[in-house]
Amino acid sequence: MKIRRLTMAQALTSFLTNQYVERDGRETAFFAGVWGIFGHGNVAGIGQALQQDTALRYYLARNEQAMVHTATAFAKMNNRLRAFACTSSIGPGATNMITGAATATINRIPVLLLPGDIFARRNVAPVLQQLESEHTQDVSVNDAFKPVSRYWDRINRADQLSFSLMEAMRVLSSPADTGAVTLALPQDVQAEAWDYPEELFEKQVWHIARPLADRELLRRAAQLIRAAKKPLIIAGGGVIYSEASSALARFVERTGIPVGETQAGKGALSFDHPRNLDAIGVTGTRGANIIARDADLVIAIGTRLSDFTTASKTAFQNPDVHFININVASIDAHKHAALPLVADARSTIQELTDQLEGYRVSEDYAARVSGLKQDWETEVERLFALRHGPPISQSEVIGTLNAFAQPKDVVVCAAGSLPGDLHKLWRARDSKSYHLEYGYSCMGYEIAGGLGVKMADPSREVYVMVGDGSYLMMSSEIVTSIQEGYKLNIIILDNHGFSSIGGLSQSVGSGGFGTDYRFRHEKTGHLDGEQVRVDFAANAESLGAHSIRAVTRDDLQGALNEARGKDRTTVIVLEVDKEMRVPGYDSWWDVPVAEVSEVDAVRSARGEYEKASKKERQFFQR
Ligand SMILES: Cc1ncc(C[n+]2csc(CCOP(=O)(O)OP(=O)(O)O)c2C)c(N)n1
Ligand SMILES: [Mg+2]
Repeated sequence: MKIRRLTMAQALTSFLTNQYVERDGRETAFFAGVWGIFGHGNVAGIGQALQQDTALRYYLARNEQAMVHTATAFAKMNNRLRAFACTSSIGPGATNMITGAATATINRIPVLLLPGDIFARRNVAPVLQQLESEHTQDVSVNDAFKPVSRYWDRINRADQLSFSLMEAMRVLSSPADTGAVTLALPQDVQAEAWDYPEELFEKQVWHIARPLADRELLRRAAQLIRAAKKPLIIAGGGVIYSEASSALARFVERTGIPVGETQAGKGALSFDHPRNLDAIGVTGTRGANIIARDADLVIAIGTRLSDFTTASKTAFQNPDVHFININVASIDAHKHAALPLVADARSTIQELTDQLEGYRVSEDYAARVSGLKQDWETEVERLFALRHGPPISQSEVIGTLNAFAQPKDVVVCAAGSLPGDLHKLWRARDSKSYHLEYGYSCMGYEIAGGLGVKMADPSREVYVMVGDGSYLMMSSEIVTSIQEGYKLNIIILDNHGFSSIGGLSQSVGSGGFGTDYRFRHEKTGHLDGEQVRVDFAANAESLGAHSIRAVTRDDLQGALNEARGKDRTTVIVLEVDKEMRVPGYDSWWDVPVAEVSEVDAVRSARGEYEKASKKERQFFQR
């Protein structure tokens, strides 16, 4: 056997360079590079290897959480066919990645995390930043990655590496199992040499399969659809990752079945497709939610059926409703006691199209869907044309940007009141033009994620929409975007606090307590003094971005034009009216209200809560 003597870290980087994935005959190198921040836990190991092995490009980020978000957004934009690795030092550098790991895993997006770890040989413990335990030496802060990783391992001996790498690639390249993979790398072992088999460094191609559904279940699914009078499709992120948009369009054109889209699935069909009722669930359109309420059959494709999609299990009120779930992941395929088609979305949609030859929903039902769709377009127009303020309304900002952006441009967002408003109002015209991280809804994802989107497809303009709260949590990657020459357009919607949680607080009877950015009041002792104002334009400018302040809608229009002419990251700062919210449409979200309280508003909110939560359903196999 031919061998190559390398350090564990050198072997790791050489391996990553040679991993490829292939789907439908198209082959791509899986790793686009390695993000990192060095400390004593990785500088002499992985750091040395990356310096020596120039085939794998090293990217220096500003914050470890942010770099995992960038990696996640990049992989999501690439429909999970490309990814990054992320290296950190031990201790705080490592634990900073945990939030990123959770974000990736919950969204089912591949990212390889390589946190440095404490010495395997123990003799100099405790090393700087080591967590000590009285009952074991076999624990470090990296154990905290376990619940947020789809695969976790610690490489305590250099010769373990090749076995763990094969497991890592199995998980990362599996549409059903993918998420964060963590290989914790003890600092001493990274620098140790071993005689690795030469074959470990040869090109390996991981086939990404399109598994077919069980034949009998597929036949039963077709039967159920044929019998349905009021069927509805829920399109989730899996439709997009499986590149099933065209297949879905063909399926709904043949059958007339309407579609509601989740946050991850938005854009699966163009907003103006006649069967597309657009957003569904808590942040859904009236049309999608009314059709869901009465549906006798729900075909859920590539969705996790989270509470935002199911309106906390209240969305489906037809007593006879059945579910057919098409999903590569068994856990999702079985939700709501569905008929589980554990299979690839595109293949299964195509097979169902063939099996349903001749089936079509009734004229009445089709007409009802068209009517609801038309009503919704009118509502969107109204919200785009409010002419409120200044400060102007968030819906007008969305409308102005949506009209300005090209169909292939990408809007990126994650947390606050924007995701709900964008889900309802954004008119997506391309399956990769709407990039919402709403599995974890992680404040701080926006700018870091925008960078990953831009790296995945530099030909598109990227519009990051970010609230003042999220911006304050993590804007550091503006510097990285400038360092790497990836231009972002960032629109900061400043409402001096949390419109989202402020509104939620009002709805549970707590009047927005603790959700405004205000000084502590000398008299009341509460945070209800003067507004805390932040000069976001100056802040972004100081990080190297071009900044523009806008007040009116016309200003915004002008700023967008100006931004388009720039080749470096441009930040537009705009004040929006925190209280001018886009309402909800025939949906509900379970946020438990205090059962006992001295406050009238809370008691009354509790009463409504108890009434509404009675609609929550549980489904069983029939
Ligand atoms: C990391 C993180 N912390 C806390 C939350 C809970 N949270 C959701 S939205 C929100 C406020 C967001 O404020 P901002 O970005 O200004 O958006 P706005 O609500 O004003 O639109 C908070 C604190 C979260 N989603 N993520
Ligand atoms: Mg805000």
